[in-house]
Amino acid sequence: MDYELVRRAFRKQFSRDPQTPALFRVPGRVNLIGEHTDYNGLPVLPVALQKEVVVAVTSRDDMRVIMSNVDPRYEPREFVADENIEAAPAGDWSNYCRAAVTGLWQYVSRRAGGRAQVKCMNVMTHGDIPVAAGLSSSSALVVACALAFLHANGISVGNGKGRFDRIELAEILARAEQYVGTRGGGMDQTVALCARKGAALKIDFFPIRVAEVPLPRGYKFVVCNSMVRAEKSAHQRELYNRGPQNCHAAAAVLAEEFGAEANRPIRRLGDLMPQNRGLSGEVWPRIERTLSREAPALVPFVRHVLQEGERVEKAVEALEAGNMQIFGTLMIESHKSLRDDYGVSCPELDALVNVALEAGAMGSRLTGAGFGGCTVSLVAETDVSEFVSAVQSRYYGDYLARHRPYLAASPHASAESVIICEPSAGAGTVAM
Ligand code: NG1
Repeated sequence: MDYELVRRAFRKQFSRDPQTPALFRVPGRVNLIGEHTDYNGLPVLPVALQKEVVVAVTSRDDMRVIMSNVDPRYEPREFVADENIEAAPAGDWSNYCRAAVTGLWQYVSRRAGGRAQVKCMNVMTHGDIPVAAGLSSSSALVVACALAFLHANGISVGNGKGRFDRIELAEILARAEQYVGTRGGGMDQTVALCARKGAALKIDFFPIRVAEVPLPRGYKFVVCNSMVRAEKSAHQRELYNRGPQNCHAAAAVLAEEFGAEANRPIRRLGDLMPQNRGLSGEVWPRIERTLSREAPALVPFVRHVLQEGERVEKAVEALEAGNMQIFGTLMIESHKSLRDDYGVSCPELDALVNVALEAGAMGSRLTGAGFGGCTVSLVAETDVSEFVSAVQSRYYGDYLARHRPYLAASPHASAESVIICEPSAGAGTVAM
């Protein structure tokens, strides 16, 4: 990332230097396992990527937020900040900043001593996370705008008195991002804020809790872009939201029978498995029987969610034991379940997973919401370069060129196709 470019662009646009620290950086993420579990109260296991969004900021006294982007595809935007900010049309990039500002408004105005005291901001952003690829570029932008808004108001993030706790901020921003119309969970905002270099982050929800899980040496996670855009501003937003809706409906069906017995309310599917375990016993057949009677179409969705929650627990144990063979097998099972039960894969992602496994990956699966975007594959470090060339020729050179020539010809097809993941730290400042 060329940080100096962002500082220069800021100076050119706003005729002054950004406030110190000059820049905030927020990473994208790749989820290793645990898909469509976060909004169900079951765990996830992502890592932060070396790809990031950066933002430079100065404060303003006139209630306006003025946004620019180094990339000319994102035209400058401006809006008046308030507690309830009207959204721009779906897909407009300013919505991610509107989400952050509106989500933090109450907190910031309380800290500032009233609405009239709130500072707004000029921001210049830039990013190298592939967009619409399931690598969380949108949440990185939300978090970046949030850090900028807090900074403009003299609030810093971290541990210690007067600072905004990272987990508390993740809770607020997970809700805030729903402003753009998706009913997602809190994985992306939490890992963007709390990740540790060299480690995966196990995240539990309701409330958010995090645990660092070191990654054993000798292996790499390789991210491959199917080139099918997983854009959540249009039709795919409806597809995505169907997941949370179905799970909510299933939890409502199961709440009565299982809630009374467990002596606690079943608000979401994760409440059926308080330790994220237990499907192996008699519980699943009973859940299946109840659902088959009341709402049979929901059986596969629930099966995916509950089994995926268990897979995350097993994956953490496998990492701790250094047993990457088991980790790989869990990834393969996760992909099958997302494909067959949750129904969020697509032919290109399935082809890419098959190519990866043929090319020597120990495990491979779609990552993120699905409907396109990327896969993540576990590869022994010594095999990485051979793996990458095999995928380049078999997927990008052969499969895409033959079956989806218009995707193979995309200008991003080579630059953004393969990322060898360097597990990175969560959001921070850039010393310049
Ligand atoms: P991506 O892949 O970035 O669209 C979405 C949700 C996550 C999680 C995953 C599926 C948002 C911002 N992100 O991520 O919370 O539910 O899908 O595991 O809604």
